[in-house]
Amino acid sequence: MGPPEALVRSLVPAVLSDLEWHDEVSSTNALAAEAARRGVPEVHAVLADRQTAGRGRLGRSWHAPAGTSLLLSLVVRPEVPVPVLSLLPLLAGVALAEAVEPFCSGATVGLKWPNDLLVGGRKAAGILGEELGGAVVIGIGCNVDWRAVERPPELAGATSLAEAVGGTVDRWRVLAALVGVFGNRYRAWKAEPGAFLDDYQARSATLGRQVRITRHSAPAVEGLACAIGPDGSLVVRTPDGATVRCSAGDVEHLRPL
Ligand code: BT5
Repeated sequence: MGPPEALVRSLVPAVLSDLEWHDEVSSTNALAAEAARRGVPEVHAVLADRQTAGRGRLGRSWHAPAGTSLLLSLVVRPEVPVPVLSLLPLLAGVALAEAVEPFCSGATVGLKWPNDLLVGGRKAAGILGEELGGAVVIGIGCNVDWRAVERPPELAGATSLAEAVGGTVDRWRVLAALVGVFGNRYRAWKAEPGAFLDDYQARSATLGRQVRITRHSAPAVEGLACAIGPDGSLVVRTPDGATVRCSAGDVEHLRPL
């Protein structure tokens, strides 16, 4: 069942230009990309209960049993210089962290670079940003209630909001919070794209840690995660004192401080 009518009416057209609900899709990002090609105005939302081909970054898959998750893609058309577009997934990460925090009963809500949402140190959501000409699709998959989900071994480290709070969490309330916070953050970002990076850094579960970054077009880097660059890259200080800027890759947190 889709979001309640009253919720949709409170979001469209005040915050969203439209909200499409589907019981099943291949991937909400794929449908959002089609919508972007049709020229839909921002902020257009595509929401589904389940995906037959949910995508992570770099062709990986996203797992989300029916009824357990928030699967949402937002189409935006930011008229900002191209270099700052890469900040949008990080901005969405900050919005997601702020939106879910009130549901998390004091569990730590942080962001593993670039934008995995960690609740109590475990992954509860991921974000996939894709650029298409003038539009950007921001796909958000958030595990809302996985208490009854038997998960495959590779997802043993994943959690959900309901597990973090030890009780029920209403995914439509999470949706309302997320869309509201994202709308405000996005408006502020268009006026001043770099201003939110302080808030991103304050949320970071990666800064200050020893990390290993596996990159796809360059050798792996190991060192201290010491800063976030103005383009959202992760700056790592290696043991020989060099600093390396990583603009993409997978981070492994090696050990606590
Ligand atoms: C991400 O990729 O974390 C981005 C995921 C974005 C998913 C949303 S759902 C709505 C929209 N439509 C789509 O088709 N996609 C977006 P990445 O950092 O590559 O992480 C993927 C890895 O996380 C997988 O290889 C698994 O190991 C793990 N994983 C898969 N499903 C998970 C889940 N539900 N919770 C936690 N980890 C998961």
